[in-house]
Amino acid sequence: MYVEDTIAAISTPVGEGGIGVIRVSGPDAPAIARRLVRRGNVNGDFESHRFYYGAVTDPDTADTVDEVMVVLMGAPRSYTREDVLEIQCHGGYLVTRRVLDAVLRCGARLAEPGEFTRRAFLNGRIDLVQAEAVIDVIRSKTEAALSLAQHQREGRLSGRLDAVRDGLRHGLALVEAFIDFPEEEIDPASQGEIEEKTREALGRIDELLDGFDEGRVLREGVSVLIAGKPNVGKSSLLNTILQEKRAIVTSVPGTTRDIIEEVVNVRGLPLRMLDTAGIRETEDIVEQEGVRLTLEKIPQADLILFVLDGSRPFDGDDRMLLDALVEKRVIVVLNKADLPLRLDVPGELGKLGTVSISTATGVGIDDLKGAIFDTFIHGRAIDSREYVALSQARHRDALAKARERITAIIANLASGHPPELLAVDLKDALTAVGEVTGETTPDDILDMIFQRFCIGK
Ligand SMILES: Nc1nc2c(ncn2[C@@H]2O[C@H](COP(=O)(O)OP(=O)(O)OP(=O)(O)O)[C@@H](O)[C@H]2O)c(=O)[nH]1
Ligand SMILES: [Mg+2]
Repeated sequence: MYVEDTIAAISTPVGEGGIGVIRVSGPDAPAIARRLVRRGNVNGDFESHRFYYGAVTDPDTADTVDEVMVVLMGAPRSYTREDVLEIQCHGGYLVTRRVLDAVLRCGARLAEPGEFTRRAFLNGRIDLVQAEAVIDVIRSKTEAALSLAQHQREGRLSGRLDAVRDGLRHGLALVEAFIDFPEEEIDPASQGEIEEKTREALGRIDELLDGFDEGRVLREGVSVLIAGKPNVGKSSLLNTILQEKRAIVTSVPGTTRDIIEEVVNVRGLPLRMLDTAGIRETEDIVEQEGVRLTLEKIPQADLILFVLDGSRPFDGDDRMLLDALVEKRVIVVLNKADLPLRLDVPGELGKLGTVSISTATGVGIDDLKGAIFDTFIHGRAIDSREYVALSQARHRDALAKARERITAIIANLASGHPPELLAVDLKDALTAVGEVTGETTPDDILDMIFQRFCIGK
């Protein structure tokens, strides 16, 4: 058990609210409760996991600071597995600060960002994957992102990783049995078993790596850039998807000059939509600047909606943009379907997915949303009990490293490498997986991870 000093922080957001919560964790929490919180006229002991009504009093002057409800959660049945005190006071900026100040004057120290969760991790209540998922739960903006984060927080991803490690440890135990007998080679039965275990681990890792793109997209969202020549209806499309008049729409070509960015939830997928200036040759220097900005943003976008006006023939301006889109993920959006079709989609565009829409009548908008969603999510059942996905680059990189070692082990096993060398690779693979779950994660990486948390979590 990792024992430390006592930390405290305001756990509720800064500002006004019904209640504010001050959280205290560490060995001094019971003493702080006794000293600060008066029930009726007395200061007494608090039974664990019971809710009490009382008042926080100033430790120096004994004046009442606020009327509170408090609960003491004795170790190890608490968030951090230490003694935890939670004080609910009125949710004002100043009053929460004064309660915290009283706690600090009783000997607690101000917690660092994420320090409560870090203690939960260091005390073994949760692993690092689960700790990271806590912040994802807090930050989730869509149902799908939240459900992925909750799966990880509950330990589903950790369970898969534990299975990988169990397999590798089993293999390592078999290999190590032969290290003590240098004159013996690994017998065929053991060799078969080692290979089976490592292949199993490899299969599990591959399955997780395959799900990474989807997991990342659900967690971080994607950027979708709306591009096209002037007047094709780009801003109208943004407004239609947002269901609000966000961007100016006029019949004058060159209306949008700047990039307009809005976040929208499409079937649970967080999309950052960018409306841009229409691409064309122009003398107007403001518009030129807009065109330059659009072209600059194209490489960074995850998906381009290439909007064409179906009521006008394909021309040089459309062509200019098409040339700028090579190697991008593109959906061709044929707008103004309410007007007679006068556009022949050129052959090279036919290869890309095309959706006909009208922002005027709403025709095709659902199809377009479906096409955007399908570009990133390939029919996995996010809501199913079994759904597990990697969603962080850090996890992906560590598993890729483990994968490399395991592939080497399988190859070396076949060519009869000595057990010492196999053991080294197996240990390296175990270390790499351990970096994900936290057993072997270096301290500076841990610092970086918990720095992203809020204070009080
Ligand atoms: N008939 C019809 N007109 C549309 C449709 N969508 C947009 N428009 C009209 O097309 C004109 C241009 O629309 P915008 O949304 O401003 O076009 P834009 O691509 O953003 O244009 P720029 O900002 O100039 O690049 C406006 O008069 C819209 O009302 C549609 O589906 N059908
Ligand atoms: Mg516009």
